[in-house]
Amino acid sequence: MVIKKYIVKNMNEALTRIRYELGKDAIILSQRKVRESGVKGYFKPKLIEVTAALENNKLEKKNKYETVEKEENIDSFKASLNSIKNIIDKEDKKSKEPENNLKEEVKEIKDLLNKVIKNTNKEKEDNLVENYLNEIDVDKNLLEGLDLEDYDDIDKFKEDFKTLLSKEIKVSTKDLSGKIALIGPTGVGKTTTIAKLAGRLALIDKKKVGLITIDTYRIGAVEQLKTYAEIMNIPFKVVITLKEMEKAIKELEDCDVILIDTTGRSSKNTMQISELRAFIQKINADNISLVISGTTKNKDIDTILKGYGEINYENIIITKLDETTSYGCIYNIIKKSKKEIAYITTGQNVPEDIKTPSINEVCKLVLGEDTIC
Ligand SMILES: Nc1nc2c(ncn2[C@@H]2O[C@H](COP(=O)(O)OP(=O)(O)OP(=O)(O)O)[C@@H](O)[C@H]2O)c(=O)[nH]1
Ligand SMILES: [Mg+2]
Repeated sequence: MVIKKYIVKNMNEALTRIRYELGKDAIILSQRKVRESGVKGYFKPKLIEVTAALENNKLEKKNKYETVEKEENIDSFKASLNSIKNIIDKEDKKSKEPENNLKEEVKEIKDLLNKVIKNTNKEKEDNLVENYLNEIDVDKNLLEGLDLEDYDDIDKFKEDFKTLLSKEIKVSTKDLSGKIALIGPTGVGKTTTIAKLAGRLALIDKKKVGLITIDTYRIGAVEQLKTYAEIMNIPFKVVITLKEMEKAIKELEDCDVILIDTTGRSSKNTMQISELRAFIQKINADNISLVISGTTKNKDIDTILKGYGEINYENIIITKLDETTSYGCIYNIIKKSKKEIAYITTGQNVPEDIKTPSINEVCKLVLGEDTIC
């Protein structure tokens, strides 16, 4: 038997302590009012002395119960811990959700940024392509089948443009024979080109060449070609009327080639163009070449081609390429006119500065890979 005494303020306190220490099987043996020891005890309220007892076997049982209780407590504590853990996990998950959302948002922003960067690069490359085309003077609107937007690599564009050029540039391989007329705007080099051709045909190809000019409009124009004719010792006729044209051609019948120079006309002057057309029809030419300067502005090419479109010319002579550093106009002229190149001229020297270029030479010039010094 275990006997224990408790000094307490009231019975409630006694019962709580007894139950806690001895368990619910403890019995109260006695209770009495006592004073706290010492002088001070007389001035304080009385306390209760409670004596409680518990049998030994009950004590074992109590301990056993306590162990069971403890185990139960541990289990329930564990259960509580688990449920707390679950709650924490849930909360953690919940708290991670915004984190996930944030991650997704960050990824979206990254993707967007990448797109923007890519587009900026592409824009940069688009600009590179456009700058390049501007630099070489090629009209980007004429590029059939090449979408500038597709290119984010300038080298790839150059490669594809080269392929396109080699397909689109056409060079005339036609031999010069019969009646050849040159038409074109003022001052582009028609007369000089006629002199160059006459020189080559007569001096190099040893052909019988005759010259006719219907250039009566500009003072000194007749003299210019007459001088060349005298130097090269070839017949030269000046024609003013349609009737004279007929006569002149007849007189030069035995020539292998008759080169006919015309008055430079503004392509905007339809009256002059119509007059010229009448002469050309009378000639019944074997070949009519439109002469355009390589220094012509892109916009003016349209006006010239439109103006001279009335006359059925066969091919193009591009002059003064020595006076420019970019050769895109060759492409623009060929694309817009849909005609072949007969010659290019590259200086004032008669008869040297003229040639029929190869397609490859033209491509290189247009692409800016070659220059005319
Ligand atoms: N740099 C350079 N000058 C050229 C070339 N061809 C002609 N010229 C010059 O251009 C100027 C005009 O040449 P012309 O042959 O008189 O031109 P045109 O077309 O007959 O002129 P119009 O008869 O007035 O219509 C002259 O000073 C020529 O020497 C060329 O290929 N290069
Ligand atoms: Mg002339």
